[in-house]
Amino acid sequence: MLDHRPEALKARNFQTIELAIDGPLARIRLNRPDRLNALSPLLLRELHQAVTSLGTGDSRARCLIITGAGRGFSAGADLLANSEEETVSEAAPPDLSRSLRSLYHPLIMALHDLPIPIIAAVNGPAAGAGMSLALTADFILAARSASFMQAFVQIGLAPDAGSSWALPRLIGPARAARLMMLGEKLSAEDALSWGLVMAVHDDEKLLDEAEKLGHRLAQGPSQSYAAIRALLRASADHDLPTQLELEAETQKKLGQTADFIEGVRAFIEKRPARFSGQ
Ligand code: T3D
Repeated sequence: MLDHRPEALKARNFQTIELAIDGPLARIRLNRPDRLNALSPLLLRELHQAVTSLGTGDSRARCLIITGAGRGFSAGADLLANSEEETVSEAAPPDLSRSLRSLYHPLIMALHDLPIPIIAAVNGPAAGAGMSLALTADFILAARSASFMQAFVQIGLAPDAGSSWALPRLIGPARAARLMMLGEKLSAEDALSWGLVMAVHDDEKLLDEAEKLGHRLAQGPSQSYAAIRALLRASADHDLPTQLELEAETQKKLGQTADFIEGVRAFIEKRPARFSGQ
């Protein structure tokens, strides 16, 4: 059986990603820079394994930063891979749903369900499913060199890996349709003005800024963050009474945490709260 403990993964040599855990802050770097970190089957498997390990009870990670090695975040599905799952040929058209179901969906759901905040530090292009990956983050920080591209249409496909779910929710259906149908590159500055990214930084400052935000989140009330992620995701499908009930159940649980007691005590004592994540 595979050992999913973060310490074990830290020691393990992944081939296509790097996982580093520094106290409560976990960092994942996609590491296929010669292919703009295109998502090969191996990379998707390794990423899924790393992300899953962070969601287990014995993980101490309280925030995850995802970035790409080299000059890109990720160019999406590896179009050059000799995938063991599929090869593209007229004689035997591939069934792309197989790799989506077996490789992409488990990864996207693991990120979606992760109980800790995710920061995507997008350096250079985030295209196709590489953009879908960035859209799973709570905070997207962009380098000036970043671009966002729903590249699927360029190769005769439609958005996948969650883009068609996340993008209209984040920027509205009209802008989502424009990106998806025209396959245009959205610059970092335009992504900022559309509200898709939280901030744009000079390339050389991107990781420092991501770390700064990461440390802040890693020292915050972790159970509040997990609850906020769950509330935001549920709100998309709930009517108001259902969401009010979910809020009440959520507060019931949070009201019994050490961080709530500490937060109120710190307020009364007029000092910054020292949250433990418990
Ligand atoms: O099961 C399934 O697979 C279905 C799932 C589909 C999900 C998807 O993501 S579909 C969309 C796939 N992605 C794309 O169509 C994007 C393809 N790439 C590009 O359009 C461009 O590379 C970019 C706009 C992203 C960046 O352009 P640029 O000019 O900055 O870089 P480049 O020169 O095109 O690429 C640099 C290298 O990366 C180059 O290799 P080389 O020539 O230097 O040896 C290029 O071949 C390689 N590369 C870029 N994208 C991919 C890739 N290699 C494999 N797969 C790629 N997607």
